[in-house]
Amino acid sequence: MRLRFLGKSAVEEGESDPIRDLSTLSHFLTRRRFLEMGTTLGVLVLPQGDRDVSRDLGMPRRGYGDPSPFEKVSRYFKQGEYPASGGSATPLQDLYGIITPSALHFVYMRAGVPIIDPARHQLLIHGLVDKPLVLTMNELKRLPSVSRVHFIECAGNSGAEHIGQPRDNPTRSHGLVSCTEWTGVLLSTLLTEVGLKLEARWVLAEGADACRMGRSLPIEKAMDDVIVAYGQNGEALRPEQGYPLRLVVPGWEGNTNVKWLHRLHVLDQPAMTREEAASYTDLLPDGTARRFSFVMEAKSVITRPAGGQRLSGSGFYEITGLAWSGRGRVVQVEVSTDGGNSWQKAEMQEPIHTKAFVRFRMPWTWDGSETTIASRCQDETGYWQPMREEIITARGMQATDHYNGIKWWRIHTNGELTHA
Ligand SMILES: Nc1nc2c(c(=O)[nH]1)N[C@H]1C(S)=C(S)[C@@H](COP(=O)(O)O)O[C@H]1N2
Ligand SMILES: [Mo]
Repeated sequence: MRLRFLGKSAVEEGESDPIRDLSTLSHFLTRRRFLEMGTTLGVLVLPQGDRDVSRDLGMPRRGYGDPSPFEKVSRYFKQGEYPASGGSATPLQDLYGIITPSALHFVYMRAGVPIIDPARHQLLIHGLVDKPLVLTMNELKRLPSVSRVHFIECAGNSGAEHIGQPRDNPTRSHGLVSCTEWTGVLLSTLLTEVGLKLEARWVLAEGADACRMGRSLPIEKAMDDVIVAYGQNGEALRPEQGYPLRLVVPGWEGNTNVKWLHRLHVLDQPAMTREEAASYTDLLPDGTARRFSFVMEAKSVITRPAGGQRLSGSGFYEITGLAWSGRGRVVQVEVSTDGGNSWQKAEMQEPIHTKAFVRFRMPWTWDGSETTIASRCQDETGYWQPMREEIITARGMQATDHYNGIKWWRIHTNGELTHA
């Protein structure tokens, strides 16, 4: 028998699926609408493998769990210009819901991952403040905390699309973004504690990695929703994410989310570090550059079915993907399955957090013909994710950061998906 609705591997390999008992079977039988796309049911046989497993005592207990050995999900690594620089992209197409598992969070770094002993780590807050402070990790954890779900996205994410080098799967085209429940102390709590002087306008945040990467944030943002975070999805930050302490700057380009945070310097102007003077500026057609373009604007991408995957024939498929906006909540996602001739509202998973991933889903029946599919989203400011052409008209072709154009996937008649 063959229940093609049951799972990805079954869909891809056309194998039988384990039907463990009749209650599972009747559950699927009540869902006639979907089953109609499958083949008819044959004789019910318990797979050999299942019988073996039920007699086994199972594996030993573990203090800290790993995925099933059958799961081979992994980040995609890209070497940077210098030995310890580079990034790892999140395999968006292999994930469910809105939370990125910590072990699969994308990584970007200039000077490798420092291994820091939290017992010796301190945060210095100084500059235009009434009372400079040095805080240990234990002292930080005594302060009032928050847990909030936010995405972090590298400014360069999907930039290759901008310059006409589209990537063939969601990891490579859009994988420099992840979404996490972060826990920590609001930066406003710390700045209130040290007391800001009247001239305080900017806060330089500096990391303890070898390059001492630093970024300046305007005081308005610093006093708004920025988190000095030590928690990631219910446990301590991963070393790659800045253990033991990082800045989470909701909705703003990834680079401002300074990792391995050890210093906050309150200033009356931006520090003009390398990252804000040379990098992360967008050169415009008229020769001037956009600077301090912090906000990551509304973007979305279909993650299934998407480039690199294969449909096993016409019939029912759920289209699903992710949408996010650095300006606030996503309020609407639309999907086109006919090259943009028509758009339909996708369902959005609740609850919808601000400056966080939204999982969208839409039922769809493929008729087997070649087509292109895409998603587009709107955020609470009314802003719609633009087409690539609109971005090029506005900003030219030189700058590849902050690209948020609509992403198309092409479905070929043999079921294969590529970029469009
Ligand atoms: N100290 C420090 N902070 C840093 C970086 C770095 O190299 N050093 N990389 C930045 C960049 S470019 C990005 S996109 C984000 C990525 O955060 P993640 O690695 O947790 O995904 O961290 C930012 N914070
Ligand atoms: Mo980045």
